[in-house]
Amino acid sequence: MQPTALTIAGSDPSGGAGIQADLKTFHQFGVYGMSVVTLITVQNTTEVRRCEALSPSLIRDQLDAVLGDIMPTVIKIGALGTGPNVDAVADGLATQSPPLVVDPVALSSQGTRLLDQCGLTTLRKRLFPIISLLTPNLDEASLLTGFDVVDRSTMERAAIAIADQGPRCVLVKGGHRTDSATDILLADGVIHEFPADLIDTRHTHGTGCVLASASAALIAKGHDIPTAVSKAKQFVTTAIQTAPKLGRGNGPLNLHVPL
Ligand code: PXL
Repeated sequence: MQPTALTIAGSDPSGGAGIQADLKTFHQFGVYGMSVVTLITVQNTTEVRRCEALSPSLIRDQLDAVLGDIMPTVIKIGALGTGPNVDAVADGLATQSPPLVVDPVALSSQGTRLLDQCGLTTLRKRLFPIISLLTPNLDEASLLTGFDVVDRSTMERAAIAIADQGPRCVLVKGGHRTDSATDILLADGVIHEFPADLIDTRHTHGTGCVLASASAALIAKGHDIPTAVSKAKQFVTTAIQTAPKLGRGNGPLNLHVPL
């Protein structure tokens, strides 16, 4: 049966992050991709110039149209913008939902807010209890726990503290560590470590989106969460190493990595 995936996320017109990155990643894994747009950014590889959230009813209507026709094998959620938008997504998923992979995107790499304070509170209240895999980076893990998450031991503590808030599995991403790029996954109470070396490059635009959507695609293809995350991490590492060097700033990854 054809695996399918839905991304509920923001648009990056430069194609490196957001729904564009998610759809390209789904396609590369042989997964049929669908998208519900939540916000529109105006950006390129050098800067985010503007960000406008769509209305909750427009998001809900897109979601109802898709879910009423093709129930995806997995759903990936990225930037949602506002509290009412989180409510609209949670209401739309209310009855039964496929596994949810959520990247709790709060800020773009340049510091533009992609989820406001009310959005974060609503995300915790409405979506955390039904998430299969949550993928915070160090800053998002710090925000969600209230302590500084900087190294292996604090990442492990953060994964446990965040899983206590609802998500079944938590991947704390180490890409912004200063010692290594090792990620820590807590899956059903068991800690897994995915070692990786830091890569000295400016071409990392959309790395978080690609890791979450690759994990979602692999879950749609039937892999368990630790296997999906491990393979997704390998994909992202190669995608950074072989980035096409596009743009004058923080360029996109190579999403044509052979599987
Ligand atoms: O990677 C975070 C992110 C998610 N979604 C959209 C973005 C960004 C970062 O720029 O633009 C739409």
